[in-house]
Amino acid sequence: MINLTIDGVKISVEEGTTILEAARLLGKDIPTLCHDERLKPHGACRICVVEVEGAKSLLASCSTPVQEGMVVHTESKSVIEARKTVLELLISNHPLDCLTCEKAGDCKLQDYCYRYDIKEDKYGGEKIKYELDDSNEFYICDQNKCILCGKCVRVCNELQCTGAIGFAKRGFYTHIAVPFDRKLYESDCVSCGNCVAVCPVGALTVKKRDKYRAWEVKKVRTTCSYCGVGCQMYLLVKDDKVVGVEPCFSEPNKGLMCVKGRFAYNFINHRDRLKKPLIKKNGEFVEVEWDEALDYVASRLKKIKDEYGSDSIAGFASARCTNEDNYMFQKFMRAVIGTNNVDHCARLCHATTVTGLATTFGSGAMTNSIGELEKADCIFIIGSNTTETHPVTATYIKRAKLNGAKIIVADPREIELTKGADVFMQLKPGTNVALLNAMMNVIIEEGLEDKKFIEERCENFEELVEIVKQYTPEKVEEITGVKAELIKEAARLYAMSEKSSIVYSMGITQHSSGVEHVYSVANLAMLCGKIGKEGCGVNPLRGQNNVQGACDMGCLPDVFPGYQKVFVKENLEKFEGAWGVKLSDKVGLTVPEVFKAAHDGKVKALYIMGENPMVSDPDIKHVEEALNSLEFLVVQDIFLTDTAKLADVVLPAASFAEKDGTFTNSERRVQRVRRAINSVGEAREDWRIIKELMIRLGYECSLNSSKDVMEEISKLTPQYRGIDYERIEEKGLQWPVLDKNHSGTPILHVEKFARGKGLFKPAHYKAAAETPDSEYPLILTTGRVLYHYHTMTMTGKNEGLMNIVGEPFVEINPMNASKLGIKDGEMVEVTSRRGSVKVRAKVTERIEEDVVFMPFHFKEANTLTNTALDEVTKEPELKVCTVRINRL
Ligand SMILES: Nc1nc2c(c(=O)[nH]1)N[C@H]1C(S)=C(S)[C@@H](COP(=O)(O)OP(=O)(O)OC[C@H]3O[C@@H](n4cnc5c(=O)[nH]c(N)nc54)[C@H](O)[C@@H]3O)O[C@H]1N2
Ligand SMILES: Nc1nc2c(c(=O)[nH]1)N[C@H]1C(S)=C(S)[C@@H](COP(=O)(O)OP(=O)(O)OC[C@H]3O[C@@H](n4cnc5c(=O)[nH]c(N)nc54)[C@H](O)[C@@H]3O)O[C@H]1N2
Ligand code: SF4
Ligand code: SF4
Ligand code: SF4
Ligand SMILES: [Mo]
Repeated sequence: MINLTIDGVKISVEEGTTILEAARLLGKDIPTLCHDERLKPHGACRICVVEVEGAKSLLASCSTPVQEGMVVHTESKSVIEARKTVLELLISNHPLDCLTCEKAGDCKLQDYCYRYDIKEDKYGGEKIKYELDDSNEFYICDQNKCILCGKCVRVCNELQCTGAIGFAKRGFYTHIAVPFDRKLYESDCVSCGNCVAVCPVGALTVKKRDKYRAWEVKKVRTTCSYCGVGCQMYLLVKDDKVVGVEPCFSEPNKGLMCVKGRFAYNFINHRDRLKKPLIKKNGEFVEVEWDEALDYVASRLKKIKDEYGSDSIAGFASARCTNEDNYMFQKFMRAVIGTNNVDHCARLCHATTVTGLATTFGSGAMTNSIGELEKADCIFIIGSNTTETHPVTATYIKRAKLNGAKIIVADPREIELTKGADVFMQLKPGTNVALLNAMMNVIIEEGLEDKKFIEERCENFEELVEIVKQYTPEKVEEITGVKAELIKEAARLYAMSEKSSIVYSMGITQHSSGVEHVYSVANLAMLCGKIGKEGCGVNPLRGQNNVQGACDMGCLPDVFPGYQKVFVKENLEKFEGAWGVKLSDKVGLTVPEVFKAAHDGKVKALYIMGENPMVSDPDIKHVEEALNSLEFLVVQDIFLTDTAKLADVVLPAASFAEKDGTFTNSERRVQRVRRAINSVGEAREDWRIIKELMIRLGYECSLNSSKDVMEEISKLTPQYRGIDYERIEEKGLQWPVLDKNHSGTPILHVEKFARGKGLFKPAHYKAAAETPDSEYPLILTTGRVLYHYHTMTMTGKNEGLMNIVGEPFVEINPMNASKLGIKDGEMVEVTSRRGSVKVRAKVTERIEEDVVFMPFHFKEANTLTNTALDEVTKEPELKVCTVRINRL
């Protein structure tokens, strides 16, 4: 510890602390402009200078470490003089437009000029007039107000790692620019807004949809409702309307966000929000009062239950909704309806992970934390387009790369992370098992496996050896199209790096043998002992904001909350005791099975809370037929979706901005969601709607707040035992949280695996359900783009995003395009065994030959996809089907 005195007050701080940090600990507000605690000190703006007794000159407090016995003055006369000079120089080249400047009231330059009494431009020097760049959809760059603190450039290069902007020219003419002084929209900028968030002045400001001044808005801390990263943010509220979003500087995002969370909030107060319950009468929706709608739903469900039995009813929960909503939903299905027919989109997503990792490790969740990726020495990204789908997680990977980590990518498409990757394996869709087996073959062949780890912590190694022996890199080159040399190189890098982490997502899970793809990932990690250690692990990036939570809450047909199997007697008794009813021990139906059963007339009623299968499920025609076969369909959503249009009753739900609760992010972190505005129209919180139905169906419910619901959750869910709202007020906790004093679990399987020993589950490569033939010669793989979220009920309402990606397209390799005579930008017809659609061709080198890609945000993709399922988990093969393409 170092002892020093600041403005007459003694303090001791750790060695290496800067004077600025020490002063802040004492509550001293030393002004800063270029400082950002996430970046290395820059010392450029000099406004943070302080006087240190005995020093020859004033010192920049942000970059000067404390020394024993130092005596510091933060506001001495000479300090104030120096700061005044800095400010005078800054404003000598500044427009002083505070009257109309968007930043007024929240501007450091304005604040400091006020604080130090700087009123006018003393120098009256030459001012350069820069043209405004408003070409970005979401923010404006006004160089005239730039003070060259450089924070935007450093954030974009060192934190966001996009490198879209830099300094141009020198001396007086220095300014921030995209390469060649082009406009922002022509640059690599991904509109994350992370530069805007740190600009201390009005040089970078958001394009506001509603006018507001900083002091007029209420800031409500909450969790982003798009992807599973779970970024912490503030909703800015004016007049009971969400008018903006700002990032929050805590875990997991530490002040970073992506374009969707940051700028696509206008769905919340959008005019199309459902505002009243709707009942379809004579084929037309009619607005009704809540009582009528709820009475009607309850009576129809009761009638169907009485007539056909509990298992004729099914429910889809929602990974978009809170834990509290989902807990209540499955409780409703199980305790009130009496069936385990409850499932949700995890089936289309990480069902193979939940089962695959539970089988091999004993727990089907991300083993390590997002932040640890930055500390890894080697990151193997397989089937995850991380920069587009988990953009903030990707920044940790890119920073690891800046720190020297090795990057391996396996994907049929070039993704952003393949740029500068050490090894890029462009494999054929569906061939992961072969590829991973070949990597293990090399590792064992070269003796690179972690023998001690295998010996002490794993079982069934012999079978693995036996099977992977058959997958030589040369043989696998033929299956995957990846050069044997690359496979060897990847294997060595992964096995020989100290901290190797695997990141995977839908490229692994969405296959008809998906669970085996997951086993193979787990096998590789165990083989090299890269589990239970910091910077290592098997990291399935969970997709939806609360898909981890919806699974944890038991919105799966075989488990109660906390993955407690419904057919195990003790579990059944536990929940029967807690809920006071008899429960079914029969495993319920999965999403695809529900559609089939509806088709076959076995499921008569379906309750969908926050899912849109008419766009998101494979073979939409089949989905539509199934939904039309139902006697009764209820959809509870925030918009009248394609699915809701088919419903008998539509119930308007409150959005995340209108409710209290929790989401559990991809790294198992349970975080708060807070009500920022009153419900739009007459929308109600999802769990309250469910509660009303429980009561109408004769089940007592005394839970009166989301907090009450969490209390019940924590009593019944071992992983959540130590969680309550007070504890996660500032910072979420990562489950398992064993009791009220336990601080959560950033890394799983540290001493031993959740199942005891890690189980090797070797698998043979199996071809996808459809393989190319002369009629359908191309493989179609589907996925996402940065700028849209799933079925676009939310992002589709954002003009900026629609201006960037406004229509469906198909990516096709130039070789295939020229064979078919297709030019970039032309409309083409894509046909599979299920249907045919017309979309625009995007001719691009990024995709390999004989493979085409379509985003599934638009309905076209799932008109084509195949309903083939992974046998074990019933996850559909959304990543491979075959198609042909014709010119129009
Ligand atoms: N912008 C945006 N972000 C999202 C979402 C969104 O809709 N939009 N959705 C969220 C959800 S729920 C999820 S599940 C995640 C999904 O996140 P990701 O899985 O990253 O997204 P995808 O685009 O489905 O597919 C990822 C990659 O898999 C590759 N791939 C296809 N087939 C194969 C294969 O056989 N092997 C390998 N190795 N790779 C293959 C594709 O080329 C693609 O680059 O994203 C989440 N984040
Ligand atoms: N071809 C193809 N298809 C795919 C995939 C793929 O890669 N390729 N990926 C699959 C994957 S991984 C996933 S996760 C699924 C996603 O599929 P879905 O879950 O069906 O997609 P979303 O658009 O997220 O649907 C969520 C719905 O919830 C509503 N909603 C939002 N907030 C709330 C709320 O607070 N309350 C209520 N009640 N409703 C709310 C939204 O308006 C929306 O209608 O798609 C799958 N489909
Ligand atoms: S950037 Fe700050 S000082 Fe400059 S005009 Fe805007 S509010 Fe005023
Ligand atoms: S918005 Fe993001 S990508 Fe674009 S310049 Fe700013 S930090 Fe860089
Ligand atoms: S990375 Fe995910 S959680 Fe973060 S802002 Fe973007 S969509 Fe939201
Ligand atoms: Mo997903």
